[in-house]
Amino acid sequence: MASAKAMAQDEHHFVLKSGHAIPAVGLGTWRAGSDTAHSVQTAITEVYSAYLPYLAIYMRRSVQHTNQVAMASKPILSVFANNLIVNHLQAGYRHVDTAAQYGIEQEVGKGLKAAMEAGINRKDLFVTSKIWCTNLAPERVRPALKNTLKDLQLDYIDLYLIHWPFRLKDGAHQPPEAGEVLEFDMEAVWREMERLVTDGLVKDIGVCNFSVTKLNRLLQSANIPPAMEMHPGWKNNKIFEACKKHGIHVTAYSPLGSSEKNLAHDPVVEKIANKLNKTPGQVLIKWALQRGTSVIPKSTKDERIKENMQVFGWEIPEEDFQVLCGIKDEKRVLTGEELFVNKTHGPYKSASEVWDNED
Ligand code: NDP
Ligand code: 1BO
Ligand code: 1BO
Repeated sequence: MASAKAMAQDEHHFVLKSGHAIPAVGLGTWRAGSDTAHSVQTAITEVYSAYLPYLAIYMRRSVQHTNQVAMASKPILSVFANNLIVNHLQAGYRHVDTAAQYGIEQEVGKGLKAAMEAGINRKDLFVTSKIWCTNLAPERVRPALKNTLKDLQLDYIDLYLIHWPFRLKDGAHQPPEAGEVLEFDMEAVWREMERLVTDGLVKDIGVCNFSVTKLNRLLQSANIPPAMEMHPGWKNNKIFEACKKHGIHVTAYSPLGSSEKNLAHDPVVEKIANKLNKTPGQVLIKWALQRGTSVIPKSTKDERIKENMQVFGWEIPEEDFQVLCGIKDEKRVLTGEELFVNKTHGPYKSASEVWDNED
């Protein structure tokens, strides 16, 4: 917990090694569907505007207070309004996580554009995308990013990640056929990614789904903010500890356990949520934040998009935090098996091999 606090700029942000701030909660967009533009725009603009009526009450009360009017009712309303201001006024999402492979970058781009037309500044947004496995060759890195920028209608993104540390042949099957998982020149690809930073097309670069073995190999190279699957049902402690040791910020993806292992109905999570008068989703998101990771829950439902952002101004007490840490039966949701394992021909013959036998 100490290191988590050290890496947090304030409750709403963490700081990357580059010095850039990453908003603590972002919107996930994997399998967000054809209405993604709406979800993105809602997350950025409407979560904010949902609280404007309370802001109006607060301002009216403040004026009345200044005029020494209605003093009797002021304290209660003001505390109420103040909490709303502190907890929620900045509640609009400013961080969106997407990827070329999700097939929805054009939709995300439309949502971002609509948000900017509604008055949000580009510099206040944090947009993450990822290079897909078919493009993990040095000469393909820049064209892949350019394509992402075009679809997102942006001239730079804040974070560009290697989506998975394996190269796939164009049109690779799931599971891959013989020869469809190719060698991946990690260092050469990374150098190209660094050039994107130098050229101002990307603010930060990083990795996803790395084992400790692969992280150590890449660590010679630079500042790496990785994104990894993390929730109480897969704490992913080995890579988390390795990153902490090197001062590398981690974003927890699938923080709710994704749709396959959704932990919102886990009895332990439900019990703590009831006790704290929060929803299970909020408890899971807060657990990730208190652990020191930023977090990118996905939802396409307006109410949940709002709910998932109401995670500031309160804490999970230490004893409950530890109970969540103690949830048993840990298992990855995303094993990479469908994408990279060919049981007969390899080069990866099992999910364990995908993760360098570290699980
Ligand atoms: P999440 O853990 O965010 O869970 C999403 C699921 O939970 C959906 O079924 C959603 O349904 C549901 N949900 C959302 N909010 C709540 C809530 N408050 N209570 C109960 N259920 C809820 O899973 P993801 O796998 O989508 O991970 C989040 C994001 O992380 C992805 O969308 C993607 O952007 C990123 N990611 C990155 C990866 C990488 O390799 N770098 C890999 C995997 C994910 P509904 O939409 O109906 O609300
Ligand atoms: C295939 C992509 C997994 C989610 O990022
Ligand atoms: C759908 C791709 C997830 C890898 O296991």
